[in-house]
Amino acid sequence: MKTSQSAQLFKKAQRLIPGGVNSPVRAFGSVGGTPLVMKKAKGAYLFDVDGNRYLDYVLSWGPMILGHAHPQVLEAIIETAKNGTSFGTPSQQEVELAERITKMVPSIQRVRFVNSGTEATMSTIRLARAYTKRDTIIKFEGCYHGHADHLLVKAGSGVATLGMPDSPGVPKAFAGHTLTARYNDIGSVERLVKQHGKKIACIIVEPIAGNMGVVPPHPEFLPALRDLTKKHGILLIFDEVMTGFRVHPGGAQALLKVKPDLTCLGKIIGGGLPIGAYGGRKDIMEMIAPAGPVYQAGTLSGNPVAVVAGIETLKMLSQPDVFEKLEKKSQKLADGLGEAARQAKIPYYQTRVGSMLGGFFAKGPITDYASAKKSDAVRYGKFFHGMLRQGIYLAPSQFEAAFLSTVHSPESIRKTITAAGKVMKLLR
Ligand code: KE4
Repeated sequence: MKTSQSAQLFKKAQRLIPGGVNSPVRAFGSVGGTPLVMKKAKGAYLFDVDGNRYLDYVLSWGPMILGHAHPQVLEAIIETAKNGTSFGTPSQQEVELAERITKMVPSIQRVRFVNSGTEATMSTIRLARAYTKRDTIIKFEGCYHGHADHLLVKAGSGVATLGMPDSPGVPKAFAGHTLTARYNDIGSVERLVKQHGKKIACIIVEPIAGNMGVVPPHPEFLPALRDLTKKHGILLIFDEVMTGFRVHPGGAQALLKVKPDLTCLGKIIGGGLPIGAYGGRKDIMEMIAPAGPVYQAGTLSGNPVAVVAGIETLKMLSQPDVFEKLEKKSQKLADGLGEAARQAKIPYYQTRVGSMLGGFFAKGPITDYASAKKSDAVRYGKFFHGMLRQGIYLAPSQFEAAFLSTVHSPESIRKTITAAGKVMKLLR
């Protein structure tokens, strides 16, 4: 596979952009090798500058659930852009997306658009602190909520990928207000609440963890978290930036039947354009300026182009049997990968919720960050490159998720399973 153009371009990028990337996890840090420079994406495929085609299971880290360059989404973007790309005023489109989201996710009675998942989680924490008049927050080891200072504590995703304990530049005082518990371990939360109860403003959680690899919640974990937070006047925040409209038309909260006080969204609601959103109970959200005193703002928040890409995406996700079809082919892929590992006689622990899949080279079970970290990341790196040589693009990190789109064909799933069978045999 010729990749000289990528190598040349990436070399130049490294002289201009830190690490040659605009987001660390793209740099192949934990899998080794040189990142591929892409020039096009269409449907389930990426195309690099050397003309190689890859079946894409990263999907821009989640947003491209309809596949890349979906004609209906493109059409909406182009038509809207012809009438201007940003007004800096209220617009008709943002009202329509707000209506769609509040209808699809009933716990969201009011919603505010921002420009990234990080902005969404950062603003939600500020709001929770203002509403409860408390400063301390609880997050879970291995969960990633974007790169706001107070959330870069034992975070997952790129932070875990680079094996960074936390990030320099975050004052101890900031991190001091952030307590961390163990995912799926309600006892670890109860101990923190017992010790700090009245000081805790909120608990923020990925309802299905997707940034330590994919780690589903134990059935009783989220209900217990809901009860505990209600009992102690602590706000429960679901970070659904990844799971929102990924695992169910109403998000993980609909699938798992647990209602948070506040929800963070991103990725899919922008159809591939920069966006984030946060929302929830009216009595809380009405504290956000200018309705209330909690300040949060953004030049391009709710801009019509990103918003219409989201509207078209949610329209298509609202059609009947979209999620049933995604479920069937995701199950098929997960079963196939598990079987390939069994045939190759290598320890492999497969996780999946809907069309977000995790694969750990470990015996398992994987239930939290500590167990996820025991997975053989070197073997994952070899698997990643082996699959890449077969034209299949997985996440370049053990601590990410693989995603399917509505346009991954049965044939491409079969191809992936066959390739995995070949590659895993070489990992023995
Ligand atoms: P952004 O600021 O990257 O839009 O969203 C941050 C974020 C918040 N919450 C969750 C649950 C997330 O997964 C993310 C971002 N996800 C990572 C990958 N898992 C984005 C990829 C990257 O950082 O380049």
